[in-house]
Amino acid sequence: MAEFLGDFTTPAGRFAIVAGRFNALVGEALVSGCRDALARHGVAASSVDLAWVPGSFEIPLVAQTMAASGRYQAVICLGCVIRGETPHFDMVAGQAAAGVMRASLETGVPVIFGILTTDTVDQALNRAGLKAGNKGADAAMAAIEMVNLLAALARG
Ligand code: INI
Repeated sequence: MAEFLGDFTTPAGRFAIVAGRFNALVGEALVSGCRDALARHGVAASSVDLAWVPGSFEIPLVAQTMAASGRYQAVICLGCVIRGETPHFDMVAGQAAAGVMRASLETGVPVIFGILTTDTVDQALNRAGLKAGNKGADAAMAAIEMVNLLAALARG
């Protein structure tokens, strides 16, 4: 019986981050946490590219474009959709999630969902480094784990 597990050793290659500028304070904190986690796991800053998009709704197109380019081991999507601020929360959050999943399945590249969906700004800030971890850092870890898992699966 084979058992496959992605570890957290430093993977070779480049990473992409796609981040939403909507709720910029939260977005910047997520990007910072993500970059910090990648760096502390040995990924050089020069190996990480960052694309800013207007909001979470635009993340999937850019994520899929970057994933399909063949230049990246993984694409990390970061954003924040706050229910209190929009009557179309469900549409923006739902389409962002569905698009991120589709980008991953259509390209075969790990496209990581680091988009916060919260009821309030406070909840978002807390999950972007204030007092409940940093979802950007979590997304970086998921990216590294998935890259290493796919490599392990390819080795057989
Ligand atoms: N985009 C977000 O990333 N978060 C939000 O909370 C949000 N709200 O509140 O509406 C939001 N809207 C913008 C959306 O993502 C698109 O950029 C916009 O609709 C243009 O397509």
